[in-house]
Parts: sequence; structure tokens; C-alpha cells
Amino acid sequence: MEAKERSCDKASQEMIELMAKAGRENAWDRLEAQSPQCGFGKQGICCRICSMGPCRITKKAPLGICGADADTIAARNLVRMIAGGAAAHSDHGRDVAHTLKMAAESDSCDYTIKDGLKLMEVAARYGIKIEGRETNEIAKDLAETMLSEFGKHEGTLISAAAYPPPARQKVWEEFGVTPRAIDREIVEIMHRTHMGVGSDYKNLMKQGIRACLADGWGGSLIATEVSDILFGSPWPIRFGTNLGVLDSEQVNIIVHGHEPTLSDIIVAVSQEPEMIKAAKDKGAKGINLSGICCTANEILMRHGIPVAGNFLQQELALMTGAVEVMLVDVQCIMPALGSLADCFHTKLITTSPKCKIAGAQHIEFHEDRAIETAREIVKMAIDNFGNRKGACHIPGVSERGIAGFNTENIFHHLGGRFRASYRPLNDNVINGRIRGAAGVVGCNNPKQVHDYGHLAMIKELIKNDVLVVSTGCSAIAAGKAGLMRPEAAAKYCGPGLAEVCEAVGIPPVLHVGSCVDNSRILTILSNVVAEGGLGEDISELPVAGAAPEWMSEKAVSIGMYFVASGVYTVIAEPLPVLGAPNLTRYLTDEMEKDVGGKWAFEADPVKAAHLMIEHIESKRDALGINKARERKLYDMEDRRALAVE
Ligand code: CUV
Ligand code: SF4
Repeated sequence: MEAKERSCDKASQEMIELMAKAGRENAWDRLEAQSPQCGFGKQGICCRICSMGPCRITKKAPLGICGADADTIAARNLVRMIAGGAAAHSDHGRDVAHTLKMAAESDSCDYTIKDGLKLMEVAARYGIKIEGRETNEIAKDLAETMLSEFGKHEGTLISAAAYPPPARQKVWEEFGVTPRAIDREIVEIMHRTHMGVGSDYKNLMKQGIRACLADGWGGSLIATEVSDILFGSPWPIRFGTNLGVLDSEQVNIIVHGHEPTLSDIIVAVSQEPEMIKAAKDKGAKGINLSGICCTANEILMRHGIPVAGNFLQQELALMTGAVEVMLVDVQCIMPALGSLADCFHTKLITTSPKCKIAGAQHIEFHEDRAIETAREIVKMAIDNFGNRKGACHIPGVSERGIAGFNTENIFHHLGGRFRASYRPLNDNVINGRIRGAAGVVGCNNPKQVHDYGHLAMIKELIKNDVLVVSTGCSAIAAGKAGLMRPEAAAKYCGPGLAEVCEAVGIPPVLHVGSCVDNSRILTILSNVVAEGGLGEDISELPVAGAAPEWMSEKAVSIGMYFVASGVYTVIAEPLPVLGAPNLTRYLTDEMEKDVGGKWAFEADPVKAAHLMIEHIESKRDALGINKARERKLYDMEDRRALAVE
């Protein structure tokens, strides 16, 4: 297969070709080796839950040995995916909450509270007394309250009552899916899907819904809120992205994975004058830190650290031969990196006790000696600079853009400096300049042309005046394609969206962070509802979600919490349920009656964008904000007329 059929990203194509020439394999090669993939797994109708099996559903054998049918088996498999995804996000949330507790309890901790204002806001939402109290006391109470949200035995999640619109909370209450404790919902999935517990696919899905809500409005939200408190809330910031941000003349350190805790300290340590001097002593021009996947997004949002690439570029980055250290924490790290790093001087370093990889060196990271560990790792990178084998091969491809938007600052811009509220956004949606908004998020998947799904979909949406917010690897794809430059508005947007973007100087695709920061999209939607004029519930808003290249269990949990929050969500690779007709109908249709949102599967990103646009327009009709008017294409005259209005 040609490089062009694997990725639409120039830098990646160059590296894919280089790998082919050098006879080194990557995820695309392994996908070919795996093809054809198992049809039973793909359709979700293979069960390995007990040792009477494995059972798979065929015409001849429509039931497993225990009598489970296709819907039961596929539903159990799907909610177990949600358990995996929710666990990953939430365990991350737990760790940052624990770090907050450490920071609050000790003055000598390497972590401090960087955003006191956000601390107060979040503490107030969690019902913690603020007046007349020291920052550290408040932080300690907040951390402890949050930590108890994971395993408490009574009540429901505080955040599930403190953040979403009241109408949304009522939907969950009536349907019986208000999340209780974060860990509890995940454990209950594992219980309910054990051999011989429930077989009713709808009842299984109900627990999946409750668990994903505990992720989006619980574990992920805690991860985001506490990261802002500890590492500082993002603010619009310029950045560079793609493999061209690597520099052959500097010591290159790449951080990869998902958590900000160590990487944030690495940012500080890599800028220490002694470290830079040490690098220069070794003949390097300096230390060049960059990131991959969501660890990248975390330090991009807060420090403007360049992003070397997204998920499918992790192997390609090593292939440059220019990486002294690739430092990984957790999630989305390919085991393949171990043997690939061995071909170069690159040191692959694992840091979490949860994540050790064959071929990697393990330097365990503990929050109580964060700076010490970070210095050790940066020094290793510096010492490794002289060990490069042969010439580096760095593609000369990079882009620039603006990132750093969040729930609090996103519409500061729209409102101008003196009118920081969601009002201007709502007004622009109501008057139709902006038709609605879409969250385009999620991974890469070698089954799709790398980045193409994200870019084709996003371009189609903004062309039709739909504002896009993005996270994760999707945001990185958009950044690499120049869609996060403010100038992209004039080039790609419809007249209404272009006008709004140009007037306030924002790009048409807003980077709101990492995958746990999808919780920012939930809180943005809550704020839009609260601002008024667009209905009482998230399910009434002219918005839609998509993950055009998803691959991880986290993406399933994210998609499901958007759907369960009332958002129509389109993905390319279908959920593994197509062998289960009733479950498929439930997810793509009937579920909307229960929670206000539903799934759609559409492989073509442009068609998928139009499904989203149709949905947005139908919500506008329902809101009565689509005044009877001829839909027509705007020409330059119209644009000028709009601009002086
Ligand atoms: Ni979660 S978006 S591959 S890294 S989950 Fe990982 Fe962020 Fe997908 Fe990308
Ligand atoms: Fe087969 Fe039922 Fe066991 Fe699954 S739980 S492997 S369907 S017997």
C-alpha cells in the first residue's frame, strides 16, 4: 500500500516511505498482516466470558452454550469497553486529585496551586466552604471530597448535580442512570457482565450509560478541573506542530501518553539554565521538548509546547532517529515502540507503575520527588545526544496555530474584552451566523487514511458555518492542517462563521485540550444552555459530536457519554454491535427516547458531516430559530452586507 493511502499528512507519508525502505514495520503493516480481521469480533458476537466458550453466534448456532443471544453478547462486550475507557479516564482523575491533596498538605511539595480562582469556583460547585479559609485548606477539602467520589457508598456524584443543566439531570433521574460513585459504576459493569447475570441488552446498556456518565461528568471532569487548578488554566497560546518541530541540532525529548503530572515538571526542568548548559556542553544547541497524543495536548494547552504528532505518528517520530528520549506515562502507547526504539539510540522510558513495556527502561515516577525524577530523565536525554546512529531524518513539515481554549475563556473572545459571557455565542447561533457547533474528537485508526477523516469532516462542517471544538488526536490533526490558524476562517468557513471568527480573531476550530478535556465540551454545552435562548437541555441544542477515526475504549466511553448527555454522535468504524440487530437499533435509534441522543455510523467523513448538519438544522427548526428564509449560497456582496450589519 502506498504511503498516500495510509496517511494524508505529508510528514507522515515521508516517514512511512522511509520505514518501508528501511524494512521497519509500523501499525499499517501490522494491520495488513492481521487482515482479514475476525468477523465475529468485528460484529461483537464472540463471547469469551466463561470457559464453556468461547462461543460465537452463527445461523447454525444462534445461542451461546449458556443461551446468551447476539444482543446479550454484543451488549456485554460493549459495556465492558465502556468500563475500560471509563476506568482509564477516571484513574487518571484519581491520580491528579491525589496530587492536589499532596500539594495542599505540604509546603515542600513540587506541585503548587497555580489557579486559585479556578480552585474557588470548583470548590464552590462541590459545596466546600470558602469564606475566610486558607487556599490550602480549601484545596485539601476539595481533593478529599473528589477522592471520595470514586468509592462512596451512598448518594450520587456531586458533579452530576453541580454541572449539567437541571433538565438534563431530570432525564437521567427518570431513566435511572444518575451516576453514584465512579469506581462503583465500573465495578458494576464487570459484575453485570459476568457469566449468568443479566441478559437483557437494554438493561446492560443502562449500566453502560451510568458508567460513562460517571466518566464524563465525574472522572474526566475531575481530571480536567484539578489539572487546571494544579497546572494552571489554559489561555490562548501559539504553537507549532508536526514532525518538523523536532530539531536535529537539539536534544529532543518527546513526552507521550496522557497525564500532565510528570510532563508539566519536565517542561520546567528542560528550561533550567543548568540543563541547557549541560546540553550545550554536549554539542547540542539546546533542549527541544515536544509531545505526542494527549500528554502533548496537556502541555501544549498550558505552555505552548510543540506537538510532534498524533497517535499514528508515535512510531514515525522514533524513525527520525533524532529522539534522545521518548518518555511515556499511560494510555495509547504502542507496545511496538520497545523494539523500534532498540533500532536507534533512542531511550524509551516508562514512568508509571501501571505501564511497563518490553524494551523500555523503567524510571518510576512518584509525585513526592517529581523534580528529581524529571532532572534524571532530562539528563539521560542530554547524555544520549552524542549516541545518535547515523544521520537524522526529520521531515521539514510543520504548521502553526492557536490552542488553549477552555470553558472559561472560550467566549471571552466572542464577547470581547468587556463582555465575557456566552451571550454573543448564543446570539450568533440564534441569528444563524453560526448554525451550531460540533465536537470532533478522538483517535487515529490505521483502518482509515490517517487524519483524512478528521480533516474532511471538519472542513465540511466549517464550510457550512458549524463551529468546531476539538480535542485529542483530532485536534492535533486539525492543527497540523493549519485549521487552527485564525486565517483559516477566511479560507475554509462559510460566510457567517468566517465573519464571527474574523471579528474576534479566533480560528474556526477551537482546541479545547486532551481526551479527558472532552469534559470541557460538556461544561461548555451546560453554559450555553444556562445562557438561555437555546432550550432547557443539551439535547435541544443545535450541536453534534463525532469521532471519525476512533479506536480506543476511551472513545467508546466518550461517545456514549455524549449520547447519554443528549448529543447526536457519528463515528466511522461502527461500534462492534452489527451482529446484534436489536442492540444496533437501540443505539442508533431508540436510545434517543431514553436519553435524548443517539449514535450513527458513517464511514464517509463528508457524508457524516452532513448527517451532523442535518441534525443541527433539525434542532434549529425545533427551537424555532430557523426563520423561513431561502437557503442560498452567499456571494461576496452578501458577505459585505453581513459584515456592516
Ligand atoms: Ni485519549 S485521541 S489516541 S491520545 S484516546 Fe488515545 Fe488522547 Fe485517542 Fe489520541
Ligand atoms: Fe458462551 Fe455464555 Fe460462556 Fe459467553 S458466557 S462464553 S456465551 S457460555
